Parts: sequence; C-alpha cells; structure tokens
Amino acid sequence: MKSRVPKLWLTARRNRQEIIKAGLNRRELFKMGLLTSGGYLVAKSGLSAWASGGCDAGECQPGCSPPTTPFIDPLRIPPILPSRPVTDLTPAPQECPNNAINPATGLPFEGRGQYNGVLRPGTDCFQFFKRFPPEDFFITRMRENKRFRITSDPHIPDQTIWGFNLGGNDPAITPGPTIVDQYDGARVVRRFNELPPQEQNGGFGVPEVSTHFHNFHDAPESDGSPCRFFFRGQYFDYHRTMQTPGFDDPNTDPAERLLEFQSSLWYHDHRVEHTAENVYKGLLGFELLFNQFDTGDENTGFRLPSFPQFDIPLALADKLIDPGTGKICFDLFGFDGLVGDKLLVNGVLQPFFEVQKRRYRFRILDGGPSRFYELFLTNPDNPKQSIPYFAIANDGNLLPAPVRFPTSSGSGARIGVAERVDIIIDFKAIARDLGVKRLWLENRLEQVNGRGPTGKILPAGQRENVLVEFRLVGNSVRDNSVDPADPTVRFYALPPRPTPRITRRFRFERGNGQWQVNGKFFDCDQIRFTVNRNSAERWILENNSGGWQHPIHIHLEEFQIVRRNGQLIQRGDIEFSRKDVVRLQFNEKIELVMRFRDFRGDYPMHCHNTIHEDHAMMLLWAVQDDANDNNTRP
Ligand SMILES: [Cu+2]
Repeated sequence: MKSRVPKLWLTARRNRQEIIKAGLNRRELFKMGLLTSGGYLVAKSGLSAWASGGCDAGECQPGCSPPTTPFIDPLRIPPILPSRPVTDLTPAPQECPNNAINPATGLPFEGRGQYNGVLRPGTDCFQFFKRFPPEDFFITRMRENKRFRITSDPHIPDQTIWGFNLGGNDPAITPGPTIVDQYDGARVVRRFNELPPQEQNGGFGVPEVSTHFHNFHDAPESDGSPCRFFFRGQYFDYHRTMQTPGFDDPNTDPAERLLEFQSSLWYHDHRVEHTAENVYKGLLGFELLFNQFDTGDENTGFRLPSFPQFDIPLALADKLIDPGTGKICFDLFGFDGLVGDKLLVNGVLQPFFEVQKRRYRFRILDGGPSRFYELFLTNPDNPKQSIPYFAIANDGNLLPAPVRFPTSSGSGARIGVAERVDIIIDFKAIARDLGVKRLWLENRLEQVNGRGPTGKILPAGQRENVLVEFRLVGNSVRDNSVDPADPTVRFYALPPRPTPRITRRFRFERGNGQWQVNGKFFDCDQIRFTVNRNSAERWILENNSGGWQHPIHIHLEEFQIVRRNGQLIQRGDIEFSRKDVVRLQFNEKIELVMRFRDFRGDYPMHCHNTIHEDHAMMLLWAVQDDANDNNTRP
C-alpha cells in the first residue's frame, strides 16, 4: 500500500536505524539535541538515505504491514501455571530480600531491594509476611522465544517474542501462562529474568523487568512497581496476602470485604521508561481469581459459565509488521502512541474459535499499547443484525447486575488500554433467534493514531476489524449457567462510597513534547504527595485537550467514578462499578473516590497508553500513617 508520507517522517525514518544501532534511548537523544520538542528526530546529514515515499523495508507504520489472511488459525488459550507447596521452593522465600551476591553474575540473587537499579540494603522486606506466611508458590521464567508463530501463513515468518514460561525448561509464550488463584492462604510468585542481553533485542525491548499484578491489592515491594525493576540473572519474589482490602483497617466492615473480590486481572511488565516496548514484545499474561461466589463452576455461586471450558480469556493486541522482514516492529520515535494495523488475540492473528451452542464467558483485555476498542458482535452473513451480549464485569470487578450491549443508543462496550470487560455471549439464543452460524467479535472504533479514537463507529462486517471469528458447531448442549438476560440477576452490591478526607486535582497534559501530570514529568525519586493510611480521598482527573485521550490507572485499590463531566454515574451504567482504569477522554473531568488501606509505601498513578506512560505521564504518591498532607494539586 503506497501513501504520501509527511517530510518530517521521512527524516525520522532516515535516522532511525543508525540511532537504534547506537543504542541510545529517547531521553538521551533529547539531551543531545537530536529530538525536537515535538518528539521528532532532527535531520542529520551524512546518514544513509532511507526512503523516498510509500512503504519500504523498515517502515513501521500503520498501513505498511504486509497483507495477512484472517481466520486460518484456532484461538490459543494460555496454559495454567501450576502451583506447589512452598516447602518445595529452593531457596525458600524470605521476608527480607535475598541480596547475597550470586558469584555467577556479580549481582544479588534476588532483585528485590533494588530501586531504580541501585541496591538499597535493608529495604523492601515484605509487609505482613509473618501474618500471612506463604503456603504455595508459582514459578515462571521470562525468556526469549525465536520461534513464535502469530499465524500459520507461510508468508509471515517466525517472530521473536519475550514471554513467560511454566517455570521449567519450556519455551516462553505470550500471553504467558494464566495464574489461577483464590482468596485462601498466602502465596509467593517467583519470577526469573532470563531474557537475552540488550544488544540481542531485535530493535526494541529492555531486559530489565518489573512484573505488575495489575490491580491486585499488594504492597509496593510486591506490586511490580516501575522503579523496582530487576536484571538478567536475578529472580524476584512477589508476596501475595490473598486478602481483600481492609484486613488491617479497623474501619472496614468484614461484610464489605466480601464485596471487594476481584476476578479478571492480568500481569504485565512495568519497567520505567520501557513498559511499552516490553509489553508489546510479549511480557503479559492473565491472572484469574475465584471465590465462593465467582466459583468457576456454573452449578454453584453466581453460576457463571464453568472454567476453563466455557470461560475464556481474550487478550487483544494490535501490532505493526515490518514490510521488509515480516517481523513485528516497534517505532521507538512515535511519541503519540503506537496503533497497529494487525489485530492479535492471545498472540494469534485474527483467530477462529469453535463454540458450542450455549453461554460462554469471555474476559476481554485491552493489552495496548495505545488502542481503544468498542466491541460489537456481527453476523458476517447479515451484518445489519443487532446481536446482543452482556457485560458482567468491568476491570477486575463483577458488576452489580449484567449490562446489555449494544445499548439502547447502539453503543458497544468501550475499553481503553488495560481495561477489561467480561462478557457473556449466549450462542444458543443467537443461533435460535437469528440463525447465525458464524459470529465476528469486532472492534468498530476508529483510531488512526496513538492520540486516541476519533469517536467514529465504523460499519459492521469489515474483515480488518475482526478480532475473533466464532464458529457455532453441534447442537445446543447442557448449560447450567445463569442467563444474563434475566432482569432479576444480581452479583455483588457496590460498596458504599467512603467519605473523602481531601480533594486533590490532577491535570493530564502535553508538555515539552512529552506527557505530564500537573506540569511535571515522572521521577522515581519524587513522591508527589502522601495519603493517610486507611483513609479515603476524592481525586479529580482533568484533560483540557480535545486532541488526546488517556486511560488512567491507579495502583493499590479500586476507585468508584462518581461523576464524568459533572454527570453522576448511575446504576445500570457499566461504570457503576469498582474500577482500576478510567478513560479520560477529550476535554473530560472525572471525579472519583478511593480508599487506601493496609499497606504503606509508594504507588504510581499513570496513563496506561504505555507510550505516554514511558514519556512520562506518571507520578508517585505514598501511603503512610497520619501523614496529613493537604496538597490539593500535587
Ligand atoms: Cu495518555
């Protein structure tokens, strides 16, 4: 596909390869005067001529990926990571980091206790380790896999990905193995960094990692925080209390804690300044939690479709492919964000999935780096039909009751990067009522760059927008799962909104060619404000721009959105929910309330468009006892 490319981009392209070879990062380039404040590369004479227009080898741009064929490969479902009794783990996990020097690497065995690459002896001991001693452990190794297939199409070669494995000598995969767990007995997750050296990264990716368990209620030392990355040759133990929030808060009613279970979570790399590259390269996976209500068995509790047969995680990712090599590429100099023109689900390019005529639960994750999705079901044989599905969870949290899509105004469920939506599709009803044999799960939200979606909804039935083709096979089968169309169905009530101690305001904006919160860039060494432990606060998130959208993520606990642009969020709205990411859209103002319980220490808030996050739309705040910090615009 040929297209006219702005002159600025031609210049950028001409310089890109030399700079990648020199191993400079963007911050260094900026300091050297090689990047403009707009984020574009300054032209340098004497570098090799690159492109003269259209799409050439090495051009990593939407519209330049080679043609591919959809629906030739089945959906892959990541395997489940086994757990074992902690007595089998050698060396045993310990409360304070194992910082003895490994003679083979010259580095501490364990990376915990390092901050921004520097060891801080005596820090990052596990909070509540004695109160919740681990009973079981998970083990996994981050590795390169050079033989990863995104499609069986012979024109597309093997890809090199970075992923997680099952803990032994098996190959790494992306998404990594799914961690399945319950609120019962504490846990340790031991992760080894066995990634290749930086110079073997194939153009992007940094072999320094910090694995965030996206919005589980964890202490900073176990949260996979951006500045607590660790190196090749090290391991890192993450302690999970497996408690809902409020276990160390005298003000939390135990009954309320039963409303704060989580279901669909994920883990992903969070290395400061390099999260986008590392997650795009494959460092993510699902983490699913069950409890006495969301049991994984459709005969018990809320009677949601049984796991794993009828309960399927779907990680959405958009990629760019180098037209010269057929390899997935990443544009290190695209500061707006990266929007791919190839859609992958669970690491497979536009897969098909054979389903029985019954209800399924799909846990849909926007894996980024920058794309927003609005989800619709389409009958390819009759795209005019409106086909319903039901959202039952928003982010990690079951809704008070199912929400039907498309809505009365015709909208699908919209998700930004890192948001999740669990949906139930009733293939039996759809086959019976509409005569459907194939069904496309489509993203119809137009987005042409990393700035955010245009808001336009694209027509139904376009192959390039299809995420998965469902093929309905066999006769209708036994199904004991709850019918989400039943208006009497209820899940958890929303916990009462707490009374905030203080209101703080945060403006998310462009500044000096990058991204800021309240006029400042992220800094690992700057805690911007401190929250009283076991208190609640009101935070106002503002975006005064009509040109950018930001999915904002807050670590530690879920918040509730009280108002979006002054409008109260009401029962029946999909945002009438606990949330851990909120879409801050054009010229929006979001009011949320949130509690900060149990753990002490530092946590980030950041844009989850991972390109914006890396440059440097993030800040750190801390939780401490009786801090009484009254900074309202920190
Ligand atoms: Cu952003």
